[in-house]
Amino acid sequence: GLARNTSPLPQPVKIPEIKHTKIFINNEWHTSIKGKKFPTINPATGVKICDVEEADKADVDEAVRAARAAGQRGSEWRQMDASSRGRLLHRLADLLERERLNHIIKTLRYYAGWTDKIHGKTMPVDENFVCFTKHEPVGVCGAIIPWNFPLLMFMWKIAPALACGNTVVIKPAEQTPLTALHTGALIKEAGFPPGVVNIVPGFGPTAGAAIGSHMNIDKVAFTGSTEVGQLIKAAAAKSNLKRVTLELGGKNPCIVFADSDLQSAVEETQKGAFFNQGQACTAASRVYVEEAVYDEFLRLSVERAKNIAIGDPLEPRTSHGPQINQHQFDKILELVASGKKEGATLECGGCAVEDRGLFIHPTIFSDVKDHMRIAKEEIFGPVQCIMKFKTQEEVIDRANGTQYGLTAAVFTRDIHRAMSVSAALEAGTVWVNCYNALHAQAPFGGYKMSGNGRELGEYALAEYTEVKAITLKLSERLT
Ligand code: TXE
Repeated sequence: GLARNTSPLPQPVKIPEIKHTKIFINNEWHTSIKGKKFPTINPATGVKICDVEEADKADVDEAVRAARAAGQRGSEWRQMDASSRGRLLHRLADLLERERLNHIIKTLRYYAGWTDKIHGKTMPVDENFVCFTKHEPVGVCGAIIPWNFPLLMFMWKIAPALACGNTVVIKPAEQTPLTALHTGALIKEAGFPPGVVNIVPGFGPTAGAAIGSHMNIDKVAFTGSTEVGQLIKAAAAKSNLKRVTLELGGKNPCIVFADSDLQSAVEETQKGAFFNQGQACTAASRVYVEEAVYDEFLRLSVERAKNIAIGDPLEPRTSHGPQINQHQFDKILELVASGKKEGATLECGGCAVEDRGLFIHPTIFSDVKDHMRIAKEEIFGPVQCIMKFKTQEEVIDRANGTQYGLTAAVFTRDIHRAMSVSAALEAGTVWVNCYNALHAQAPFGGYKMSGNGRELGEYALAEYTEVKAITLKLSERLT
C-alpha cells in the first residue's frame, strides 16, 4: 500500500556497518585464491559500498571440499539428530530476528519444523519381503541466486537443503553479495558445523559455471534468467548429471473480468507489476481486461501509477526505488522504446527520472497486442502492459500463448469462473483475486520454460532428498 500504513516504522540504518566481505568456507573468512576483488555498488546513488573478495573456480573447489567433508558419513552434521538440526535452524531464525531481517524468517522456521518429519514409507511388496524407503540427503547442494531478492533467494535455497541434511555451496549474485555474507556470520554464530554452508561471492561465467559443471556437487538449484538456466542444465548433463532445479523468468498474465472488484483488481495487478520496480520473476507484466471495464480499469491504473512515491529505498515513505544497474536500466528503456514503435499507447512513465541515475517512472502501456515485444519478453522493469479481451476462451488461449508459465492471476466474483480459469491456466501458481501471495507452505515454481521443480512447501523436500528403497528378505512371509 502507498502511504496507507500509519503504524510507526523504526528508522532505517542508512549507512550500515559492513562487517563481512570475504569468501565464507568452513565457517572461516577467506581471501580469493587469485587475489581478486569486485566492487558492490548502491544502485540508488551509484556510490561504491565496498569491495568483496571474488571467488573463482579454485575457491569453489575449496568450498566443495569443505561441504563434502562436512556431509560425509560419520561427520558431526550427518550424526546429528534430525530434531537437533531443526533446533539449529530455529537458532538461525532467532539471530535473523535479532538483526531484524524479518521477511525470511517464516521460510526458515517452516523448514526447521520439517527436519524430523521427513518420512519414508513401507510398501506391501509381494512374497516374503519387507520394503521401506528412507529419504536421505542428496549431498553437496550448489545454489546460484539472483540479485532481485538477495536474502529471500538465499533462504529459499539453504533452508530446505539444510532441513534435509545436505551441505551447501551458494553463490550470491555479483550485484548483491553482502546480505548473504552477513547471514554467513549468523550461520557460524548459530553453531552450524564448519562446511555445512559455504558462500562464494563471484561472477556467473566463473564461480557460477564452476558450480554448474562441478563433478563433486550432487545437485544445483538456480534462480535467474532462462538463458543461464539452459546453460546450467547443459553443464549438469555434461558433467556428472547432478540434479537440477530451475526457477526462471516469467511473462505472467492477469485476467480481470468485468464482474471483479475493480478497485481491488487495479491495486493487486499494479502491485504485481511494480513491486520491486518490476524486478521480479512473478511480475504481473500482462494484464488482460474484459472489454466492458477496460476504460475504467485503465483510468484507475494510470491515476494510481502517477501517485507512486519514488525515492531512496531506505526512506520508509518510498515505494519505488532504482533499477539494479545500468544494464537492466538500458534493457528496460529499450523495450519501452520498442513498445512505442510497435504501436502501443504510452499512458504514463516510459522514461527515466531526471537527475537520478537508475530510476525509471512506473510505466503503463495500453492497446498492447500479443505480438509486440513488450507483451512477449520479460522486461524486469516497472512496465505494466494492459490488453483488452472479449471472451473467456479467447483470453485463456492468449494468457497461455507464451514459453513461460510461472504465475498467473484471475480476478472475478464468480467462483465457478475462478475455478475453471485456474484449471486452464498453464502456470505453477494461480492467484485468485490477489497477487504475489507467496507463502512458505505453498509450492512455487514454473511450467514450461519458467523452470523445473518446486521450491517452498513440502514439495521442495523432494528436490533435496534421495529416496532409498531397502528390501529385506525374511525366512517366511509375515502374516
Ligand atoms: O541474470 P543471470 P541477470 C532475468 C531478467 C533479467 C535477466 C538478466 O529478465 O533482466 O534475467 O539478469 C549467475 N553459469 N532474471 O543477468 O545472468 C549470476 O552470477 C552459472 C530473472 O542478472 O541469469 C547470478 O548469480 N551462473 C530472475 C545468477 O546467475 C551464471 C532473476 C542470475 O544471473 C552464469 C534475475 C553462468 N554462465 C534475472 N551466468 C528470476 N527468475 O527472478 C550468470 N550466472
